[in-house]
Amino acid sequence: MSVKPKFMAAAAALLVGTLALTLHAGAAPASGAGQKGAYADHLAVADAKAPRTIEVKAYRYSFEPETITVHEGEPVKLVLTSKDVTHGIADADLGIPNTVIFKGKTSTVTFTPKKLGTYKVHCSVFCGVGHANMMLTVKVIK
Ligand SMILES: [Cu+2]
Repeated sequence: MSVKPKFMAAAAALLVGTLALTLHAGAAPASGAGQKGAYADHLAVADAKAPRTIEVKAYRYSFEPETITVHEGEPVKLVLTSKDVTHGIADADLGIPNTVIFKGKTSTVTFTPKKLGTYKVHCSVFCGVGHANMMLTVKVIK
């Protein structure tokens, strides 16, 4: 008399637990797969649109690297820093707006080259006697 009710209670608890687990397990794959799918799609879109990042250092009277190679139609993000004074870059043909590079700060500019070719991007901020010869060569390839 004392054993049976306890057994029944345990059995009932087990049954409820199993049901809950089954329901949970039944629901999990559907929503899990949906989320995973959406996440994967999101990643794919992000990867397709994420600009390629290139770090460029400016200093009297060069850019480092002196030449960068980018792909036609591929967005590029330039991360620009100056080692000494204020410099800048700008190039209408490449679609680079005038971007000032302050010493001790990081400037970024994103552009998408539209046309193949080799572009000479001059420093856009007067920085001293060698300013006129300070340029970044941008090669746009397929
Ligand atoms: Cu300069």
